[in-house]
Amino acid sequence: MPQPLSQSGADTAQRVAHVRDMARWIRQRALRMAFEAGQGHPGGDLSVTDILATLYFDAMRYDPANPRWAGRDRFILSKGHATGALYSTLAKAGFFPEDELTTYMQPLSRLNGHPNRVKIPGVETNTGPLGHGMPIAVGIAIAGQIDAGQNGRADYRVFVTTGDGELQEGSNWEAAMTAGHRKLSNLTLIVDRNRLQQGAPTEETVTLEPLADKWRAFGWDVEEIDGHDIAALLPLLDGSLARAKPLCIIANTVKGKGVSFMENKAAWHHGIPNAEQFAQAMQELEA
Ligand SMILES: Cc1ncc(C[n+]2csc(CCOP(=O)(O)OP(=O)(O)O)c2C)c(N)n1
Ligand SMILES: [Mg+2]
Repeated sequence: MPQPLSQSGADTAQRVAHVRDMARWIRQRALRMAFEAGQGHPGGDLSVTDILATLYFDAMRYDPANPRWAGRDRFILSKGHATGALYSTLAKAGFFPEDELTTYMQPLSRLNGHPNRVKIPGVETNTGPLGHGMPIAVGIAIAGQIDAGQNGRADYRVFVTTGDGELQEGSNWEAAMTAGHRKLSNLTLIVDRNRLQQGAPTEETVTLEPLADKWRAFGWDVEEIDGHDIAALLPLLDGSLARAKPLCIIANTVKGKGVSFMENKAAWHHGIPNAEQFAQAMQELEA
């Protein structure tokens, strides 16, 4: 079982540098996938990349050679439309060949627009219809808690990332209530708080604020950070198990992060760059 970087003795600077390298690669790869497929969700891919890179290349324990290893940490990308970022991450982590990314959304490819657990190693559950990843993550965390209580074996952690617009789905709040009630300290939710949903700002659609207070009221610990600040994310993930409650990290992000003309623009939720825009974007993402 490969050792996560977080437990390797590497210092913070080394850890941050490695995650940043991975994030740069993921952003470029995801954008190329959307460009070549002529479809995808570049805005949400770019906002969630630093979260994915930190989870997979520093925090989480998993074995790509044995994707269903019982002791693995689990991750669910509840905002299942961000498959450019998710597939790039899983390929880089070794779950399937990087070459396969060129088949993204092509006929007969298993790399569909939304992830399928039966087809793709490393995908814990199907997502895409918003509002379902959190309830499933809560179920898995309950199973982990029961296992740990019965045989002291299941020390795995469960991570889930939702979009912020996605939090308008009521199913999240039923799950939140259950997680708070059961004190699921093995569960960490990272909200990709980019303040935009499909076509408009979240606060103009259905107000989410005061978001941190809502999670606290449901029995969760809450931390709010810059979601692109890897050095801020690392200690929160390092210390998550020491808490007595589930943890919600509100990661303030920028939709389209890293590409000047995409940042904070709702149109890039599923906008696809033309050749000229793609070349400029790739250049900017090199920085
Ligand atoms: C139940 C459901 N309703 C609508 C959609 C269509 N849809 C796909 S992405 C999206 C916006 C999601 O916004 P957010 O959760 O903020 O994601 P992000 O900004 O990170 O892309 C919508 C409405 C869907 N996938 N599922
Ligand atoms: Mg959003």
